[in-house]
Amino acid sequence: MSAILQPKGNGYEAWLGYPRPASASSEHSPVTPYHSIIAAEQDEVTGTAVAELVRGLSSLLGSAPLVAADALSAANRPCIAIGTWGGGNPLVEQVFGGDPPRLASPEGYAIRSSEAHSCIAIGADAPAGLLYGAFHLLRLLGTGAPLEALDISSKPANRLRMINQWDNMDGTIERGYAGASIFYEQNRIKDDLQRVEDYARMLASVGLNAISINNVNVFAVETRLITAEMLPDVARVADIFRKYAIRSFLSINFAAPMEIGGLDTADPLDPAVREWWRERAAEIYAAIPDFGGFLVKADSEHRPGPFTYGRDHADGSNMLAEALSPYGGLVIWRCFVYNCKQDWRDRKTDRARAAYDHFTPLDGRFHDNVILQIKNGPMDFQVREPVSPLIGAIPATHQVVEFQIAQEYTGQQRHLCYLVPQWKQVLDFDTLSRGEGSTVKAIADGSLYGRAWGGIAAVSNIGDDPNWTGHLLAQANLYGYGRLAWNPELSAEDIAQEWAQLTFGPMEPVVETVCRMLLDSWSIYESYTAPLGVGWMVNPSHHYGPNVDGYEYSMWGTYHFADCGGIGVDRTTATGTGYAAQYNGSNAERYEVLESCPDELLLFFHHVPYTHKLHSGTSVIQHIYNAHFEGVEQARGLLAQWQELEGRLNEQLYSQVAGRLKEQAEHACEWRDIINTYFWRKSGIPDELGRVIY
Ligand code: GCV
Repeated sequence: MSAILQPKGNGYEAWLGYPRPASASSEHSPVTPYHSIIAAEQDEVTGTAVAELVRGLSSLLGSAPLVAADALSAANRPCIAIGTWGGGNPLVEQVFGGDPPRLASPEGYAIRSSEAHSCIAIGADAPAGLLYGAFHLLRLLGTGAPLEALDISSKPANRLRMINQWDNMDGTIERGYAGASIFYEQNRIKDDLQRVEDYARMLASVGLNAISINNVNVFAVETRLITAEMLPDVARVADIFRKYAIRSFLSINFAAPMEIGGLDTADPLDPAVREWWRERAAEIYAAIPDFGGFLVKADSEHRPGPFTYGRDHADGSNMLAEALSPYGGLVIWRCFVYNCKQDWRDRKTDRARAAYDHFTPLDGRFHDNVILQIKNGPMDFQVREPVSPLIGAIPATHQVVEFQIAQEYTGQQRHLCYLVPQWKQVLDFDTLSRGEGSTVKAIADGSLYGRAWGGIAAVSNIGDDPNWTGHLLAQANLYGYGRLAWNPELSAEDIAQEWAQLTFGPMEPVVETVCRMLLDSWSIYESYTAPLGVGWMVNPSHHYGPNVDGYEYSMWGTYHFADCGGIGVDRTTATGTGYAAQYNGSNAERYEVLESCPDELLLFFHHVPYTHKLHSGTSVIQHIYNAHFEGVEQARGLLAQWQELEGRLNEQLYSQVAGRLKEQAEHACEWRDIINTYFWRKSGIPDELGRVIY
């Protein structure tokens, strides 16, 4: 493999920089012989696809390719031809021989190379497919894949592939760990939206097709995003995303009719409230004809919702759905509904039960343009949780799974934690909701229950930091999320490799080292923070750093229930909160029974003595102790591995990551010492020298 020119700069180009092989001067041994692009169609999204090919090839070749509308001249060959079936590009028709593959999706595409025509053709039913096909071809070029005999066709597994911004209009980002918002400043949408456009490229390049552009916690200023005053600016943002085949959504405040509409109620069954929302929808669609719809957080963490009026969440979401339905808009309604500060004396109330308890009785009552968005676990994006039992439990309702790319509880992008393996585990989980094979991915994509809508949504991890994500390697999570949303069958290893090759160039030992670091990182983070399924041991409000009883919604340890007799939350049906029974068949049994509960979730489901022996043969307390020591060593190992790459990467990129890894290793020690001391003391068990630590 030829040496690759190092990616320049600071990581801003992310995986779209396409570093050029050093030996490839454009005249001598070019990385690709494809010096021209033939495109006949003029629409906006096809234009974006062509522009992306031009950008990518320019970087790989060192000079811009020629763009032409037809391929009459032999000088145009070898070329890349791009066009929809019947869209007037004869080369596309010729390469596919008048018999284009049936893609069964307006977002699907086919790529075929033809020696006879000296051409690679990208064909699709619609322009969005051409855009995704162009990015696919660029991925092949950027990873150094062979281009001969290409015969690819691809379509997304999930219809909705969404990103949720938690950006506030004052420029802050809730759970943002990479600087300020790229969308807002001083309670306005920015004038300069260049970064939004660059972000749109990144999202489209991994196949995402929807974005909600403001935080789900919608406060006073953001409530006005749906008014005539702010819609022209929202339309400017939507114009940018449209070029990249991405539909824009807004998070709304359920109490908006009162807050900005002058009504004295937001009751979803009140005719004046319903009329108010209808008027808002008309106004929004006049400004943004392809507006995606609303994302709603209601009755949770002190946000308003239908409960105030004695209504349920079907009443609330259906009211909005009716307003949006004439325009093809969607209501994406979050199932993260809880308001409880749990009391340690009450060992029956259980936040983990909330989503299932609230939503299963409503199955079948939601309108066709309502989609429920369900967090991947029953709690809240901890490093380890079981899969939410609500997934699969509402077969007559559209549902999407929600992940959090932002690393709120997984190191806040100061620690390395590649989350793709965690998401894979969730998507592959068999819910048994309709017998064996009822995987989360088959529920999310709608196929298991024949639902028209389905997909995945995730909370973004970007801000205005020069490299987007703070920690350069956290870019792999954004990249991986999009790739997985398109195709959940991809492996975490392949995604890591692809990302590392595109980001650093396909060169060793960089790619191998980075992949190893990424793939080990989730389990390392888990070991020095929260092993065996105990989460939440974080400082209040910002949620960074160890504090065993710190989490603001827990009272005196209600999220681990550690006392001198034992540790863990009893969620069994026999003696606990009954949460385990929300699972189906053998899943419920596996979690209910101590002996069969997997070690990594033991303390999520059971309260056990510290001396309880795990399947590994080690006692719980010894495991906690060992894991924390090992985790720290492994965190130091991450730094050591990176240090071996010194001199092989540009200095800016190298030291950016080295700085984060050094901090991670230091903070891992703090985690180890605080957690180990706390539990060792609680347990009252003497250490190896017979001392009890007080
Ligand atoms: C946007 C957690 C986070 C909150 C977030 C909430 C949610 O509680 O800490 O910042 O609010 O989840 O998903 O709505």
